[in-house]
Amino acid sequence: MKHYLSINNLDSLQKTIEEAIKLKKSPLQFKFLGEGKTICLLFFNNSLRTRLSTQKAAQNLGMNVIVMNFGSEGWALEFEDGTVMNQEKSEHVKEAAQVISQYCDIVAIRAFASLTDKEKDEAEIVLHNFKKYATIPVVNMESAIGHPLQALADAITIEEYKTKEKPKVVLSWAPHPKALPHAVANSFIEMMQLQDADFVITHPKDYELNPEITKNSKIEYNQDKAFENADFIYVKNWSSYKEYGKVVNTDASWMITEEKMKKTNNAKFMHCLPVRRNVIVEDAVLDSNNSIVIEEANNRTYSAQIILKKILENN
Ligand code: AN0
Ligand code: CP
Repeated sequence: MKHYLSINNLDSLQKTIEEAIKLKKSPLQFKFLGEGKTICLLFFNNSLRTRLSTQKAAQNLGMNVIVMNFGSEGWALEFEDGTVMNQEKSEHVKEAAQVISQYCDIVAIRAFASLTDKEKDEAEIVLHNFKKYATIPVVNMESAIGHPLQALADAITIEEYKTKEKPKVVLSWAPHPKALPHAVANSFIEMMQLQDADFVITHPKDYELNPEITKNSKIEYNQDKAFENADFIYVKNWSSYKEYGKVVNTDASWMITEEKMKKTNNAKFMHCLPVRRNVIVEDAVLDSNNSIVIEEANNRTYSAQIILKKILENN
């Protein structure tokens, strides 16, 4: 694998999940692979899990890690071509990406959606310009439209906890006071579309995601009905796609409660974290034995590690 920008860059999701689970049992066995190699982690947005787990994954492979918070420490970058740079932007991505490529062997980037300009977000200007001008492999640590390291960790987690061949997996929207990106939901859907599962998406009307991503995945507007017999409840808030980036509804009745979880087949509760307690999900659910969010976050290390391993082996 050259770059990891989307879950669809994997040759085989199933094989990758199996390889990651094997790696998890013996995470230091490929420490020689990254010897003398450096990864740069560039953050244009905040992070806890992605930053620490990707760093840990790289270290498990023997790599050196450089982290840079571009949002607060880097020069403000220009991404458009041909602009007269006489405003606040100090450096063009064209130079920045080439320079970074001389210091590192892999570059990983987090750059969220603006949620104000749909066209620019969908063009993935940060990720794609780095890919265009960098001469080294690029890894997506959550871009405007996807979070494929998260989706792979979610797939590993479902594989570990499923008790039947074809589990029922529900992606449920839940309320949140601030506008959040679509990336986590998008990549989760793309990942589920590659799985043998009974997959259902549930959200209030007007929270439809990009139909080019949901394709023919089942959408059930009645959350109670969607939860019936579910084996996994995967929860995420996202802002409106139609009224791009707007919070059109914060209906508290969509919060995940113990009562709702009772309708499921003793389902496991999943969330990528960070999560707002008693807004997205009740304490009782998050603190229950069926909540697997901590192990899900643990799997971020092995999701990143299997991806970095594949890239190191290919280059
Ligand atoms: C981000 C999001 O919803 O995309 C990151 C999640 C991994 N969440 C927040 O900004 C709270
Ligand atoms: N799930 C996830 O990506 O978490 P962070 O935003 O803390 O990295």
